[in-house]
Amino acid sequence: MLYHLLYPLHKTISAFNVFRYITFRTIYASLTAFLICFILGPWVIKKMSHLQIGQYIREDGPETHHKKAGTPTMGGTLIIFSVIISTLLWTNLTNRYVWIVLMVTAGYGCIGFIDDYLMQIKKQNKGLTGRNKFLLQSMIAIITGGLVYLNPDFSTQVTFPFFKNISPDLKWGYILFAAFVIIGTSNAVNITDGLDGLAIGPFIIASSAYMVFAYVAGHIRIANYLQIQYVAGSGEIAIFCGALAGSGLGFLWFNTYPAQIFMGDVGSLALGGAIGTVAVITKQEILLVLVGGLFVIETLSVIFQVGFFKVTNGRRIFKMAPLHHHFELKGWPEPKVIVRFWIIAIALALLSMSTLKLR
Ligand code: 57M
Repeated sequence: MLYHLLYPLHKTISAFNVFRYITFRTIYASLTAFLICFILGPWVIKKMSHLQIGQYIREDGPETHHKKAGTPTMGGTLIIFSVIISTLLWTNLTNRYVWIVLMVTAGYGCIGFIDDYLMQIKKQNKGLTGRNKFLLQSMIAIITGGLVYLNPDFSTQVTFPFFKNISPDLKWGYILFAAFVIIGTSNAVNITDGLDGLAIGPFIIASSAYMVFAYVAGHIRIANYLQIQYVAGSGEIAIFCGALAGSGLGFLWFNTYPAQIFMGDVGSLALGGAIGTVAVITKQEILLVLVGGLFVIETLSVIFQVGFFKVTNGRRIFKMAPLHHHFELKGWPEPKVIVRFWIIAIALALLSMSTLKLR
């Protein structure tokens, strides 16, 4: 909005010329989202406590989690609010990709809100059934895949990191591929969000990496130089990624160990859906395996655990899945698990950045 209000005035007030620059608006979108979370955080924590929206802890979890019972949750409402406000303030609102990512963020946030509401407020232990959750996620993801597919400028080719000349064109099949990326990422972040700051830390790292990818993909000269796909208009998504990272930092202030609030499914599903959609729009879908490598590792640990459990009639690979619980049960203190997982996330994100040159 500020872009539309202030940039046109740059002829009279030359300082307003700065609003044309995506870098400037990305920085301030990040700071705006951070400040909204930082300032409203205490009020949200108090509100959730007052409404008795406290975390229900399953019996079969690690012993160390039982002291967490009653921790305010659904802090994802604050994350989503700060991301949407900051994005509306700082982006070019005529950009269709901005509205697509906002639609997914809000839509997946609603799915998570319903799940949290049923679980935490209605005390229905399971929340939304896995099937209903998947159906709602699929609806939004397929609509999103369709919207990018119908954009004439959007390529349905899939690019592979390190292998420049492998880029199969999926044509209409891209809609299902995009949906798979969005749904998969949303559920991966959801599974990872099981320790204080464990999901939001790597999420900040991933959204910072995609801030760079969105900027270079939207800059025709840089995209050509780096030999990555040029996506006209994706530069504005860098501003959205800035808001994601800033909001994540603001939430981490309260979610760091010992957490004063959890994000809830309203946060984890929304954030995962948002970053998955950004990966689709910036044409860095496969790279998400690296950028969001920690989310992939956590999800694979569950897939292998459940698969092995079924095949061997009850034997386990890990002490407990997802992987963070395995290290907890090995005796690692929670902060040690969290920071070491962050270190792995940073290393994977740096490796993903190197693919911009290594092709
Ligand atoms: C999302 N939710 C946390 C919090 C957060 C198939 C299986 C892997 C599914 C998985 C599952 O239930 N995943 C759901 C993970 C939960 O966090 C809430 O959920 C929101 C995110 N969706 O915002 O509101 C618990 O995580 C802890 N937590 C923190 N700090 C945070 O900042 O300490 C969360 C955020 C919270 C709190 O204790 O209650 C979760 O873990 O449920 N299931 C599991 O992960 C379970 N693993 C399991 O069943 N393993 C089996 C299977 C794979 C065969 C096995 O290994 O044998 C574990 N989770 C729980 N109890 N709660 C273990 C059992």
